[in-house]
Amino acid sequence: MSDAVNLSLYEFATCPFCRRVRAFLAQIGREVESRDVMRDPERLAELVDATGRTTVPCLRIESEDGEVRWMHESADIIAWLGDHFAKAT
Ligand SMILES: N[C@@H](CCC(=O)N[C@@H](CS)C(=O)NCC(=O)O)C(=O)O
Repeated sequence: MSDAVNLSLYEFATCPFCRRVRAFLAQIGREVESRDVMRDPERLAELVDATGRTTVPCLRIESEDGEVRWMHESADIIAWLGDHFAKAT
């Protein structure tokens, strides 16, 4: 179980690292809001303001108490999602 109540993925469609994260989300059956930094300059500005970088994918994790964390690196994002949301079968 996780206390992360609100997740959003800063990404763009042709980014292979973003696709890797998307594929993992599909695999575990988890829906996460997409925030396309190529199509929406406001989303890009949010990402840069928060992280100082334009790199995607970046997962924005907002927890129940309102704390926000930003996570770069597709491998780290996938590992975190797996730890928090993948169900053991
Ligand atoms: N090691 C990173 C690589 C991410 C990466 O290179 N993303 C590219 C898009 S495919 C990017 O955002 N480039 C623009 C930038 O870094 O400002 C990961 O696995 O997430």
